[in-house]
Amino acid sequence: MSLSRPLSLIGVPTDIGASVRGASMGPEALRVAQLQARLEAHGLTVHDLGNLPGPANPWLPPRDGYRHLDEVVQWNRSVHDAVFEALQRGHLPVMLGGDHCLAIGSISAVARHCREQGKRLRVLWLDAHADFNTSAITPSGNVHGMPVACLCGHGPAGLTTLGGVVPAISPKVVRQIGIRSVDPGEKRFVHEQDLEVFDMRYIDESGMRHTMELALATLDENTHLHVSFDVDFLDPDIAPGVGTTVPGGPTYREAQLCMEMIADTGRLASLDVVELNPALDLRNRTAELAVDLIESLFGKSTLMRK
Ligand code: B3U
Ligand code: MN
Ligand code: MN
Repeated sequence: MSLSRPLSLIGVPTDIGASVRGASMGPEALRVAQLQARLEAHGLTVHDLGNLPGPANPWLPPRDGYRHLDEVVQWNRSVHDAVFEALQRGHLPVMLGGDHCLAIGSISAVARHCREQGKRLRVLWLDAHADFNTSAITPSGNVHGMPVACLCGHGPAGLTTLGGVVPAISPKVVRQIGIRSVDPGEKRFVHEQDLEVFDMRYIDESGMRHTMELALATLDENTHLHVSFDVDFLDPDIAPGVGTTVPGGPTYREAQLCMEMIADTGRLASLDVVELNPALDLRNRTAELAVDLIESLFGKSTLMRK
């Protein structure tokens, strides 16, 4: 294992961006599944910074196209600050979610860090969903369906301005993988904004290997690679512990190859692990699978590769 940077685990115990409750218990389930010890066993230095504080979930219906917008903003402010601080210290931040709205805070901090350090950014979005809704087109008002749009500048000021510059990122830096559920208005917006999506049909036709070769093409030694891993990316047969399962996701082998090919680039510099919902899991199986895949992401492999 060549990664010299210490990892900072940052718990974000909230389900504020979802309507199904329970992702707030995700950080603890990942700890129970021994995330820290399993990574340390591969020679990594891992600091668990504990959980960020934030407002409780008032569990209210959406208002003006957003559910819990004020609370979502508060959570994301603290996520932004914690991630930015970890990056400044030279650490590799790993967000233990928590629902996917937290990626607005983490990626706006990563983008700010890249701007200040003159680095290129590539974001890999592993998900069943495109998360590209806005308040005008969302079917649910759930902000965990909106983070990519917010990061690209389409969202409320409280979320689009977190990192200081709007938009935080261009759609050009994003590669989405595993997508198989996109809402009608969202579909048009993805097309309009020219988001690069490797959906499940693409993976079926071309295979995970070719998909990842394209998604990881043109990285160089100056690229900061951020992976936003929504656990509902995985097929629900192997990962039942998520709030919004969508059938037909990557198998165990496909997911392993995806993680191993990311590890091989040596460019991984920040990570979100989101949407794990222990209330819906079976004997912590999905958390254990997530930890297994995160090990591969950080370079565990069966053999020494040439
Ligand atoms: N696209 C739907 C469903 C959804 C998005 N992300 C998750 N679910 N986890 C929505 O509500 O925006
Ligand atoms: Mn998501
Ligand atoms: Mn999802």
